[in-house]
Amino acid sequence: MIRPFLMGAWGYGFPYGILSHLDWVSNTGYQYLHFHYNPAHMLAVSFFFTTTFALALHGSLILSSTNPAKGETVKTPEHEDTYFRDTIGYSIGTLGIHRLGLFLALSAGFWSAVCIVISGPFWTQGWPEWWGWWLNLPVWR
Ligand code: UQ1
Repeated sequence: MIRPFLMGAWGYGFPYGILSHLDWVSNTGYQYLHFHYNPAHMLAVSFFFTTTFALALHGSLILSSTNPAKGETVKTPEHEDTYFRDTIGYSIGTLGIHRLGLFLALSAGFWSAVCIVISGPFWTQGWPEWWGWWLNLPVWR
């Protein structure tokens, strides 16, 4: 259980290099019982992707509204709301987008920690085998 927290100090951190760091990611995933089948890993990855997507939406909105065409003024938050209401029919608002970003980023980190901590202490078979849980439901077991 303590091993992941010692890895940096003991030199198991990933190496520089394009292919070598991919090798490290692949090896580490299999070492921890096949990460791509770990449900917590699935959640963590989904939250990481959603975080970058939200930041792309937000960053592009802010950059475009604060860089008006020559002769035009900087746009207000009302313009930002209107942009999203016109394009997708919904705006989460200026405070809401930051609350959403914090939630998504914290969730990504949280599920990453769950992912590594349960690989071994909670589950010792391969993660592909974990997906057989539904076969043990009392209905048809
Ligand atoms: C959004 O609705 C909004 O409010 C105006 C922003 O604020 C500045 C944003 O950056 C983004 C990205 C949105 C759209 C987000 C969702 C979840 C609809």
